[in-house]
Amino acid sequence: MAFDAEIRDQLVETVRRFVSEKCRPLEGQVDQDDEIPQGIVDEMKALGLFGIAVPEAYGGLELDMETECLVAFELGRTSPAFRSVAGTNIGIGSQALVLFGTDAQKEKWLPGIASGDLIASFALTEPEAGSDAGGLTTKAIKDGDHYVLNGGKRYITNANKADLFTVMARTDPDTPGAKGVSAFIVERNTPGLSVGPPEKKMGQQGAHICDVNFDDCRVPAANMIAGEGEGFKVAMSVLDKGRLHISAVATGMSERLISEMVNYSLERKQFGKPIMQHQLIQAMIADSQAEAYAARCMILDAARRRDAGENVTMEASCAKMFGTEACGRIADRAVQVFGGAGYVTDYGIERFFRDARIFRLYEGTTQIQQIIIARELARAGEKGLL
Ligand code: COS
Repeated sequence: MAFDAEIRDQLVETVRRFVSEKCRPLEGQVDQDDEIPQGIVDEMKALGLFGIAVPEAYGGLELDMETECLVAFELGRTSPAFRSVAGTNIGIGSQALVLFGTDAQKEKWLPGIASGDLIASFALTEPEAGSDAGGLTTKAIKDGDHYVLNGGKRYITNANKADLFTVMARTDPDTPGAKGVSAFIVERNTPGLSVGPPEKKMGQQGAHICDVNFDDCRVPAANMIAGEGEGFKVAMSVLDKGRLHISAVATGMSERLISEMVNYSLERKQFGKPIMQHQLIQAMIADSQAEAYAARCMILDAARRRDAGENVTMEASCAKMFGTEACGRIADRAVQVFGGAGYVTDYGIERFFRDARIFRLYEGTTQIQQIIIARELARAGEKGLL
């Protein structure tokens, strides 16, 4: 069902105002303090941002994917750490429950996720299983009406604040690869679960990633999502959606950087005129605009197809690859257009340059997106569909 256009426009406008009036003035402070002020978190809760992808029946806004992407473009127009506060609740932390949870599981956790009172994280990556997600080794061995988890997860976003985790673990240690994996909701206070200290990172200060360890951690069998052996597919379905969302956030950053480049170029003079009048500067800005526009169109097309019920695995990977790679190029050009000022902290451009780098890595590297795109094309070709 398409989201009401008037409500959608109002929501997008509200988020745009929130970002420009409340978040942008705090970007430098957040980078220094490595913390999002509680007042901002509270406002994000009040705006309903934690629950944009949760069904109305559980207290969320139940946005369709197109509207979610429009909101994500706006959230991308500031330091991505602001979005990250609610990012896992909107995306990878909640969507296993939304897409595959039982009514009882949804009733138990989704209202808290939607309000932001519960923070949800997604625990797939391990030290030896990143791109090769099907190679994960965390075990979940059945013991009566519980599963006992042992193993470790790495670089888990919002783990230090999380109240619950969607954990992918191997329930069948004799079956290697994707088939032996199951998904569980594991609550933070479960004995045997521990969270490491936040990692020091290149960028996105204010957003945190930590190790999560399981040491004989007993999880009720009722917390399993979908069936035994279904965990890899759960994770991949969650990522299909997450990748569209991330590409929209990256494209929001691209658009912000283009506005920064244009405004600076209109003011900054060299060779007796604003640098906007120099054609080599124009070329960098024009290339950036064409790429950001292409990314926006691609993302919205994929989102609309998903809303129409199409499988968008390939389109989501195209959007993730193109949108995040374009953002990397645009952040690099922004430093170039700003010149020395682009390298100096006060102007904020170097911060975006650092923040942008992770977009090409998390929720599947560019190389993984290439593999998925090629795999989907090969499958379609084999079926005679091309
Ligand atoms: N939706 C639903 N099911 C999917 C799926 C999707 N998008 N992608 C794959 N599957 C299913 C397949 O259909 C297959 O099921 P069957 O055996 O019943 O046919 C199963 O999952 C295994 O698929 P496949 O053989 O393609 O898995 P691979 O081990 O070859 O892995 C890649 C595929 C590399 C694409 C996958 O491991 C991946 O996406 N890796 C990156 C993970 C990632 O993004 N990590 C970032 C950290 S998470 S923030």
